[in-house]
Order: sequence, then C-alpha cells, then structure tokens
Amino acid sequence: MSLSSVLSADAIDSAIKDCQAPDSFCPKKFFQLCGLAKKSPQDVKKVFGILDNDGNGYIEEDELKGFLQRFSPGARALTDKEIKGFLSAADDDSDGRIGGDEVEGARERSGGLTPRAKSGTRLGKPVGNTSQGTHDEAVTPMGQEPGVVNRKET
Ligand SMILES: [Ca+2]
Ligand SMILES: [Ca+2]
Repeated sequence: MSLSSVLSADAIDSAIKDCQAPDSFCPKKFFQLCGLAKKSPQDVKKVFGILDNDGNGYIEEDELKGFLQRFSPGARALTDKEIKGFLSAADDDSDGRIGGDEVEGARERSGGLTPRAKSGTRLGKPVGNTSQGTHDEAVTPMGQEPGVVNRKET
C-alpha cells in the first residue's frame, strides 16, 4: 500500500515542494497541503501505518527522518532540527516518539477536524519548549501518595 491510495499525488507534490529547502518543514502546513488534515481518522491511521516503517506502533526519530521520502521517494530527509520540531509539535507524552493517538491529535490541532473533546481528555498540558535534550523522567513511583505529583517546577 502506498500513500497515494489515501492522498492525491498533486497534493503530495505541492506539500513536498513547499518544504524543499532544509529547515522549512512545518508539520501543520504539510498536513494541510497534502490533504491529510481533512482525511478521516481511518485514513490517518493508514498513513500512520505507512510512516511507521517497522510497525511497532510508533513513529520514531529515524522514521521521521525519512518522513518526506515516504510521501515522495525523491524528497529530502528531514533535518535534526525539523525532527525535533515535529516531535515537540506532536509528542504529547514526551517519550520521543509519536504514537497513533498523538498523530491524530496533531492532525486535529492543525485545523482539520473539531478539536478532540472525547474521552481521555489530555488537554491542558502546557506547551512549553521541552525540546532541548532534557530527559527528565516524570515517573511516579508506585505507592506514592496521589496528589503530590506534578508539583515540580512552578
Ligand atoms: Ca516505528
Ligand atoms: Ca509520544
């Protein structure tokens, strides 16, 4: 299966052309131009499955690097900066990779469909810049009193 079964070749073409210059890639704009912003969740899943090259359910950095090439074999690789930007735009849980629900959320935020207001609301996460290689694991040890977490860093 290829992306052209979901997206039109013309749309892919214009999306790729728009970000030919290094560091000009913008996920939101790309999703809009290639038409993905307007696609059904099923179609987005298909696209996700294609981008998830090794099929582990997540799009990792190396898969992001070849992101454009999945759309068009002759396209350039994303730069490290673009990969970081992509992750910070879509990686809601900051695990360094994009899960299926995250791609859906990013797509919705890009203006495709109505914002998600379904179960499991995860809105309200402060969108700061957590890009620069900080690796603080916000893991709560089991058995700690509930309510005391999420209190660091005002
Ligand atoms: Ca993967
Ligand atoms: Ca993630």
